[in-house]
Amino acid sequence: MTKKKLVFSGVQPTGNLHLGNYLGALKNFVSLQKEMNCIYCVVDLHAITTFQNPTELQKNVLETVASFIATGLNPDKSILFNQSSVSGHAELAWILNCVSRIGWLNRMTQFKDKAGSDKEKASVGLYIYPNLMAADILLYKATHVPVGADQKQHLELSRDIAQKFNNDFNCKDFFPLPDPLIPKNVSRVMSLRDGTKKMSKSEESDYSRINLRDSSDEISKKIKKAKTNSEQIPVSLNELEKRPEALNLINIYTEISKTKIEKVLNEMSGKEYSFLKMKLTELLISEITPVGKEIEKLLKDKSHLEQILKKGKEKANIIAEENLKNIREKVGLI
Ligand code: AQP
Repeated sequence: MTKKKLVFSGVQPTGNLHLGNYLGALKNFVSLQKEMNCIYCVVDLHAITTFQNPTELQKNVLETVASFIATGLNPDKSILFNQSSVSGHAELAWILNCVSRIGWLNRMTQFKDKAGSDKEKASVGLYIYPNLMAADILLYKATHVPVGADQKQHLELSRDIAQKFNNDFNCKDFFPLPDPLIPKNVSRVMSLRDGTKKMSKSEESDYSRINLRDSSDEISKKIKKAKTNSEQIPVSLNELEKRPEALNLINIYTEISKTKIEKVLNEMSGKEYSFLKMKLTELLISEITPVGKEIEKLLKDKSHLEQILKKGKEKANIIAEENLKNIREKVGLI
């Protein structure tokens, strides 16, 4: 029997979404809604694993929904909702906390990165974040999860948790083992200031990222200041791979222009970086500024966005409650 395919993914409302979120996740979300049923979630419960100003958090939830829609998500086709409005996420997360193993969580590299040097001071929520992510996916019995490469390890943990639940409660195939859908070319967009770090909302310098709401001027300034080396653009892929900042800019250019990297290198190699930067700026302005303008427009009508979340919550809750009923039964909860 072939399983019905269902897509689930989430984005944290932790501020301005950036080019990494756009190329690593949102664009993929949009193309998937053409071929599968999709559920997309603003994961506010994940966001509060590090302190969020409550007023800012509410604002960021609406901005994230606006970004989803501005990128092309259709709320009549896909389910769009806010995680905390469906209480099943928190309930299943608790059940899965009891299935997941401490040894598994100890291996999660994102916790190590985000907790920093003083792990004792990190919230317990940050530590068990991957269990909540497993609950998000398994609550809907999702089969496919579009994410950037940084989330691959968490996805593997979700599969381990699903497998252990199916074994522990003797219910083979109850939870499908979700497959990650990671973009092939730019699975990890890197910081414009340091090609070895991923582009991130929480990076202090705004010059490290292109935000979806950046103006043409801001995009132009950020690309002009993006780190490169003083030499010319390398001729071979091998050489390029030794220069992470240059590789990052070429990868972004390749992805947005939908060209093969070999062709881009043919056009660029031997030229000064200013040539690549000029071409990339033009491309980014034409790709990103219309999205930013649409976000601004959508944010002018907050009640419309709230209405979308409300409808999404109702639809998501029906699926979640139906699945939770069976999950409680399997576990022996009355
Ligand atoms: N740099 C990136 N390249 C490719 N994909 C990325 N994603 C995030 N950064 C990149 C993907 O975007 C989706 C939503 O991510 P998120 O905002 O929920 O959390 P995150 O991965 O923790 O993103 P940030 O920007 O680094 O946020 P902060 O700084 O708040 O922690 C995910 O699919 C992610 O893979």
